[in-house]
Amino acid sequence: MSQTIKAAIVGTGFIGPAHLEALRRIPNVMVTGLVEVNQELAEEKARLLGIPNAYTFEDMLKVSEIDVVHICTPNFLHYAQAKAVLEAGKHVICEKPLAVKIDEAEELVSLAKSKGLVNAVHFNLRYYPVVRQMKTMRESGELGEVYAVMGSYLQDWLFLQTDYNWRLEPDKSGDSRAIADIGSHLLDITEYVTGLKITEVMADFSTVHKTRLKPLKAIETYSGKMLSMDDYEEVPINTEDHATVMLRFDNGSKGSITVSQVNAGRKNRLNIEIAGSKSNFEFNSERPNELWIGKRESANQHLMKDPALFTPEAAGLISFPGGHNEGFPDTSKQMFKEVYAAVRTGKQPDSPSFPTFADGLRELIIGERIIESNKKQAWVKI
Ligand code: SOE
Repeated sequence: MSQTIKAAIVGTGFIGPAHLEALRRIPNVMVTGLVEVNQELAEEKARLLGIPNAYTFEDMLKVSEIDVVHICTPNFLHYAQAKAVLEAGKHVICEKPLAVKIDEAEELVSLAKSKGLVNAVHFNLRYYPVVRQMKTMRESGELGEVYAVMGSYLQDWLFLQTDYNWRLEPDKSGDSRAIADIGSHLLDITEYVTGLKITEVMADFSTVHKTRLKPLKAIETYSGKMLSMDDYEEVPINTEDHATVMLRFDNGSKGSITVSQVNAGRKNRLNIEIAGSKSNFEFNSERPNELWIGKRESANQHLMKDPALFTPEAAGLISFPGGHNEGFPDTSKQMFKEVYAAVRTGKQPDSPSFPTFADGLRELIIGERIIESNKKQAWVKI
């Protein structure tokens, strides 16, 4: 492989440009290709984003100099596109969810394994340095035995009945919305930090807006604030705006999460509190440079992100000295640094430090069991 690794990005909604920006901050990685639904749109977006080549998906697969493909399209396309990329012999970084059905994700996991190609799912929120700090402090015994986990992930970008996006349509997004879209990040972080496995779930969903006003022209995620009433049609909604899920873990401890896309003022707030026998950790993604450590027999601590104070593993995800805040865009950069180090070796590592297709499959399984639990209003085993 040449010294500069060449990549293509498929899709230019909210997250494709975020991948592009992160890749531009990594040495010796170059995004040389952009894919959109047709050549004309690909050319327009490539010009706007400053990417040298525009392709249709099929043409991009034939370009031998492209080593890595980032799939940033709506969920229903992930399976077929990830499969085609692997079959073309290219490494792949797929947005979450890995697929919309478990059997599709299983097929992708085994295909990626048989090809030996690097495969990753963009669970980027793991890459807040504080999240890895919590993980490594738990591993070294500073949390103690996990007693309980309490999490929430709250947003307000779907608060109004006029807020609309492809994620509201199950044929594009899948059968779950809030759980699949943001609950998946929270559940991934829960297992990642605690090292525990969720064994059973009990879920209760609510759809606050039973109908929504759909814009008559397409709009992109987070950008639905500039239309007038004549631009809408009323459509039924059958995925959850809000969900609460009780959790049981394999060490016998318990937890709960609440996710919502209709909480006014909560822009994009993941919060996790892990109660342990030695201390209590709390992380809030809207204040991502701080870790609260609760103590019973001494003063509580407030640990600010600082490579000099963090564990070596967490310090490895920090690019600036203490007091120089890093945030959401940095999570993807830090994740891609690890993924591209694997790409440089040409194959998936035996124990990857980054979230893989297997992690994507795991979140799909948990998500399906949560949907089943809500339908049955009963505990369901994972
Ligand atoms: C939209 O709800 C969304 O973009 C998610 O899809 C992302 O994964 C999360 O990072 C922010 O919100």
